Amino acid sequence: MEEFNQKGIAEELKKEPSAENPYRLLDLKLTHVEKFAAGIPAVIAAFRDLFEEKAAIRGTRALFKMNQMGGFDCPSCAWPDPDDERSALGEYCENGAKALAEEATSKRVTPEFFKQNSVFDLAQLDDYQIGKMGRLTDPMYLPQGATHYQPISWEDAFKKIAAHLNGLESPDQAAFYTSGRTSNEASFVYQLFAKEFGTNNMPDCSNMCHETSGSALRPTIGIGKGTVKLEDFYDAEVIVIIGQNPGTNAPRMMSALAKGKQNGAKIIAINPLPEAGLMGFINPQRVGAILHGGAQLADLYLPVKINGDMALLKALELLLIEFEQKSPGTVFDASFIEEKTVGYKDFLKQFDHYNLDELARLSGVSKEALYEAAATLAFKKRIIFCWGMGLTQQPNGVDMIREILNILLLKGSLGIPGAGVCPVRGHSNVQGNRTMMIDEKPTDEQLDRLENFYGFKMPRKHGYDVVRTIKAIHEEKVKVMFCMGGNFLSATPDTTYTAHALRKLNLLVAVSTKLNRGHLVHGKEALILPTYGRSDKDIVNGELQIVSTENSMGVVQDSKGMLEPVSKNLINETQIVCRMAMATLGERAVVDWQRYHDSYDAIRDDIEQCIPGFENYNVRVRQKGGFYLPNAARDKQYFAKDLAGRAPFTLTDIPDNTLAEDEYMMATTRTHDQFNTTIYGLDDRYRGIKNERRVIFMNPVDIDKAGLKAGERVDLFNYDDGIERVAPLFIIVSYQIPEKNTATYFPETNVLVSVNNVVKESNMPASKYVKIKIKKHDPEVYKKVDNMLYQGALQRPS
Ligand SMILES: Nc1nc2c(c(=O)[nH]1)N[C@H]1C(S)=C(S)[C@@H](COP(=O)(O)OP(=O)(O)OC[C@H]3O[C@@H](n4cnc5c(=O)[nH]c(N)nc54)[C@H](O)[C@@H]3O)O[C@H]1N2
Ligand SMILES: Nc1nc2c(c(=O)[nH]1)N[C@H]1C(S)=C(S)[C@@H](COP(=O)(O)OP(=O)(O)OC[C@H]3O[C@@H](n4cnc5c(=O)[nH]c(N)nc54)[C@H](O)[C@@H]3O)O[C@H]1N2
Ligand SMILES: [Mo]
Repeated sequence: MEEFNQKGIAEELKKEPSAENPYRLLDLKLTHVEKFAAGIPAVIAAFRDLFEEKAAIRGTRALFKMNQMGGFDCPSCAWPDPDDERSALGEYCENGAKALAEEATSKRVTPEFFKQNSVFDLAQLDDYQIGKMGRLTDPMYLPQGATHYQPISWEDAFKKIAAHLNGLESPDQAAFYTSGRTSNEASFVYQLFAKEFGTNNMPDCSNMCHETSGSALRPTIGIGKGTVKLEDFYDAEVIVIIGQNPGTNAPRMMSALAKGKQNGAKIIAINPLPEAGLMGFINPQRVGAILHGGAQLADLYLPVKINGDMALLKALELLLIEFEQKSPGTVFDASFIEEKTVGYKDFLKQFDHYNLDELARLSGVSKEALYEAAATLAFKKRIIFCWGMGLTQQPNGVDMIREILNILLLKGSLGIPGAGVCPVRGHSNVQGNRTMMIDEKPTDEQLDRLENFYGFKMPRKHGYDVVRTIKAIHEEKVKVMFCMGGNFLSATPDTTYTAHALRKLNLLVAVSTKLNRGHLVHGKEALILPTYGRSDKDIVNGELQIVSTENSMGVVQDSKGMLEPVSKNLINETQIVCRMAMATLGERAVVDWQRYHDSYDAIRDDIEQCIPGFENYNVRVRQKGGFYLPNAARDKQYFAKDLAGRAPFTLTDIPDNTLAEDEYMMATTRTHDQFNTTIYGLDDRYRGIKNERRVIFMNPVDIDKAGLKAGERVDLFNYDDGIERVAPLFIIVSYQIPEKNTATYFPETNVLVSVNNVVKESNMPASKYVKIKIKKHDPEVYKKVDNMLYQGALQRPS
């Protein structure tokens, strides 16, 4: 790769046999599907990644500081660290190590690199290759009509942004996107700048991730967050994991599950795929465990059909009602229902219309298995429900999470030890971003507090979320887009449509650590602003700084980078925002941006004044293990404010998931070798896939019925809104997945997800509910692909 950089990628590409074919099919190998997650291969894989990235020197020492008290917060997932003991080897996991290797790499993407490689050529690379180029070292600018990014001074970059922003007819013509790694401090100044500039257009990755959870939780329990602490996993009697793949996406959760199980908890897994992390676990940090085999984790696995979860949850409720009728007072918590809830009678009434046979058929799970699950829950109270994208990215995701709440309300399993809801967050600080008011729909209460403190009028009109931003850019209502991290193009749905939109922008700015496709499908002008990652030393006025983040369980903690940054020309995210604010607002500014620019402590002092729960922030953030934010649902069983602290039961419907003869349901998911749009490698070890990402998992019966064969090449189509969307060239993998269901990896299949296929109420893309057709591969299919629009710059450099 190093030579690659010097020679120029264009040269290298000429050697590709399939120059006109942008999709390289590698040498797919199928290995066995793993029953257990982690183990020795995980440890080897972790260290291999560090060494391959030449990050060994920058990386290994860092690994032992990751998630240690006084160390830095792992940039991968948002799973909490144990409050007390932490493993001597470091609280890291294979995928945390991969995330660190990605960030701690000593490879550099320099101005010379951009001079050698045009945007057009870079866009021909796949995401894996793009990501491996290294860390961005200098601010870069792409003038209108240019073929290459060129270096620009920070000063001039901020002037350009200011000129564009100040040239808009209205502040609402700008949008400010956030991915979920940004610290609390940077998030706070970022949203404050957007508000002082005059807009609430703050789309963020939550709009594709856990917005659905917030939309369901807030009206029911009064807070859009989970209600459990890590210790609750050790006290639980039953842990249900629905629509989530912990072995890959929250590996440190596995230790908590194993410990809970040791203490006697029963684990129920609900997932169309029998994921390795759900079935078993070997603790990679305990050598003894590796030698002695692993623990079977799930006591019961329910292979639900995609979106069959609502029928499944209703079946559980129907059975629980029967149990309660047989032995009244032993299943439901009558006093909790009486004192803490509303709507119980109406809730019960609906079950006159449901019968178990029908619910079993709709869910795809046998009556016997449903009965066993209900029996496991019936006489227990300390029950935790965990969920992930398998539920939140479904059209009726909000309703399904409310249905989970219904079950917990029946059983009084909220706000007591060992029980509650656990939406397992994604990005390491996505929850903190929201607490810091990165939100396109801030509440009046939040805005009043800001107004009182800062003394200027905050914009009140709700802004655009992710899906609305894409549409607004298309309609040229948004003309300047600023991205704080992330990869807006590849993470969002309907890639072709989104690419067409982004091309219309006057200016696209991306604050990034690494190059990604989002920099290559740009607006008329574009800027790349390089910044520190979580593991980098952040030195302000000669002093090493701490920032803070909030994990999945509401613990706010410090994070201190320790690696020498790859370039002297990097600026931290907070200072980028402050300098943008000073350049843009100038004399207009009411906020003292210079003060924030110079001191994280000053920002924390003011957060304390504007956001409840942060009293004495600067002191408490420096305490060992940080501090918990208040959570009235968890701490006091105080739920919806408008119901005097009670929680409402919700009435929901079962969706109609009928498919045509030649239609299949597709869930887009993650491999074990990626972090969202960052592709670490081309394997999906636990699912037995090696060296290929363009695969589609299908049930053998379906493969047969359709006259196809495992290993055959196919093209995938979606026809929502009467438009043909195509994803060419996938290989069929025969897999244990319910009939008529399929799974593929994102971002490759985001081209198939209509921008209008959204979750009711949360407006998130329903990217685990995509209707597709599957046809034998036809080389002519490329004529239908609008390649250049999302693959790269329009003009080949002459
Ligand atoms: N290593 C690594 N860690 C990560 C990430 C990463 O990409 N890589 N991403 C981070 C982010 S931002 C997030 S949000 C989380 C995501 O973590 P997860 O929520 O685990 O995300 P996914 O892999 O998209 O899919 C979750 C599971 O949903 C299942 N599923 C699909 N459809 C259905 C359905 O209809 N019903 C049910 N019950 N299950 C279904 C899939 O089989 C899969 O096992 O992980 C975070 N951590
Ligand atoms: N089809 C489909 N689409 C999905 C999903 C799905 O399951 N299926 N999942 C959705 C989910 S849950 C999410 S959260 C989104 C993710 O959407 P995003 O958050 O937009 O995407 P990421 O791939 O996490 O962003 C990666 C980029 O962030 C930058 N980066 C990394 N660390 C830092 C940092 O510390 N600071 C800055 N400034 N930049 C940094 C790097 O340049 C890197 O290329 O994708 C969503 N899209
Ligand atoms: Mo996410």
